[in-house]
Amino acid sequence: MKLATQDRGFFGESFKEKLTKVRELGFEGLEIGGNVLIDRFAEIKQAISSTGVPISSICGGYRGWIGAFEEEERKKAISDIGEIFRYTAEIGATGVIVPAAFGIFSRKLPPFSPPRSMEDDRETLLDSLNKLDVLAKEAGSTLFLEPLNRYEDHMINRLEQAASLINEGGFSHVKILADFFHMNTEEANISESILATGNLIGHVHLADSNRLMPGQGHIDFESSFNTLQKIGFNQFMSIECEISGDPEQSYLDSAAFLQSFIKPGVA
Ligand code: LER
Ligand code: MN
Repeated sequence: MKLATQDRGFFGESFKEKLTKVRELGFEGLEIGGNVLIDRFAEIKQAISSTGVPISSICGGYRGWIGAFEEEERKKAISDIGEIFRYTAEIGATGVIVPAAFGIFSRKLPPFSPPRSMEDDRETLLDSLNKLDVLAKEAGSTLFLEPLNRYEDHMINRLEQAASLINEGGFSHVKILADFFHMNTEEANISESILATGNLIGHVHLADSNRLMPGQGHIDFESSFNTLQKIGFNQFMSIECEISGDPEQSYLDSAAFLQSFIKPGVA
């Protein structure tokens, strides 16, 4: 398992500075937005080659959502993500992280009833994923489908819901992103959910129960990391956190905390 992190202002301005800082802090990769990847592609490519530190993965940075209610917004998402796949593959990053939607509706907040039925949500998502599976395959990339908590999305909240869509569609280039912050709210037992869907998990997001750095909340990372190693998960896990206190010290402490649960020589 390899530790990565999303980009932070204190890593520096240039990508050479950012990637160098990521390594100094104990991480093996940097996760960035798709728009940044495209806008600063030449610089990023050069920085990867001069530092030897990879871009692990791409998160966001496209228009619309694959589960948008408006057809135009959904088309924009498919077209943008399709373009991002090509850049992602060219720099050797693992794939593009995509939730069904973020913040368009919550069944737990007023007005409580979404403007589309559950059946139509599913059909819409299967259609988007079907198109993106083809584009990911053509580009040599992967879509990481991310369940979000009930307040951020009403369509995919748990790993098994993502797995069910992938299995129904028979998608070869769609995997699951397991985000600890969301799993802490939605999964009955994080380790059991990882075991049940582990063959489809392609990427992990790391944050503690309060979305601070791992070690600053109450998630039991040790047992879940043991499970991930047991199923042979050997991909990137990236920090997606708010920071409290000194950013650099928080990163160093969290890297040491997480590394203490990664057994040397295992996945
Ligand atoms: C949003 O809460 C989140 O976890 C992001 O990774 C969305 O892609
Ligand atoms: Mn996430």
